[in-house]
Amino acid sequence: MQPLRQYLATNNIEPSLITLIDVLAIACKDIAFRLQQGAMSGILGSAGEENVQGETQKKLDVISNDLLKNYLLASGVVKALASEEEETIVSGNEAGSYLVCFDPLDGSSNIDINSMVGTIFSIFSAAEGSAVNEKSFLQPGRQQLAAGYVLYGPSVMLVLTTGDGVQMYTLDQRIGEFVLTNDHVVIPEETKEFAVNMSNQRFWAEPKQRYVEDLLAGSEGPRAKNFNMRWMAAMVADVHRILCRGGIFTYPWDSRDPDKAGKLRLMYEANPMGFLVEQAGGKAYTDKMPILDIEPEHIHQRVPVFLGAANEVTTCVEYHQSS
Ligand code: AFP
Repeated sequence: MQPLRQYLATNNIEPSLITLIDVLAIACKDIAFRLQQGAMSGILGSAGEENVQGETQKKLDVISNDLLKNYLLASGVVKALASEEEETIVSGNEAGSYLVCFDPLDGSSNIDINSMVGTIFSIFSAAEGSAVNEKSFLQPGRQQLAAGYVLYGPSVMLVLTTGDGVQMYTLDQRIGEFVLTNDHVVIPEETKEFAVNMSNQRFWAEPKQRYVEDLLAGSEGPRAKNFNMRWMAAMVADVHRILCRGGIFTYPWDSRDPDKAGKLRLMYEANPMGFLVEQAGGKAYTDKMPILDIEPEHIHQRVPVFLGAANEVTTCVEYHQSS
């Protein structure tokens, strides 16, 4: 099985982008090691600080963020980075060709229960010559050069797109390399599963309530078939399931905090996952438009997210557009 760098090189990926993706893979192998140490290493639990999102940081949120920052800034190819855990952008090498957005540890609430978590990343081109600032990052998701995630599960998997389909790699612990295990990921068309946090149902807008009610009505309802539900509390795990066996993932706007467009962040959750899903033949929308077409307004912007099998996302969005 082809190691990551070899597969990218044989597919004519720009050498400096291969360097960047390889650095991300190395940082995530380091994160995987810390996670697997778990309770033995005294790094579980809360860091006792709040991040820019107003969320209490876990110790591993901080450790993962620091590891990724250090590896990326040392690579020489990163002009600047933006992280869920950093209030502002962090400048790197002025001559660097890339901007990187990342969620260092997505699904943090799962850390202390030994459940699935992941690292999500999104790579943009850095304009040559010009000074870098937050505005440099505010590019529509359709301009991403590459995006992916590492899922820290029973096996550690890297899922990546560079704009030519989606590939999956599995970490071979014997040789310490991610090796290609699926070179052409396609989301199955038929949806049997939906992913949503049902505890928020009473706070959803009416179209979302109606959409889920119809799913729950099963074969006796307007959808005339039964559905299963999954909710992993980690977007990376839900998206990975959808890439492997289909379905739809939704995190809609809700009235708990009406001024917030949604819980998920555009730059380092919705955009990279939207790029992967579209490249695997699926769709990624807000209640109004393709996520990758959004003109970002700030690096921690939140959006509602409906992504997965193309025909199911179309159906879900039609409930909103017809209301
Ligand atoms: P954390 O990283 O704070 O655990 O949030 C994870 C996440 O951003 C996304 O990965 C999940 O799909 C979603 O939030 C879970 O949200 P709920 O906890 O509201 O179900």
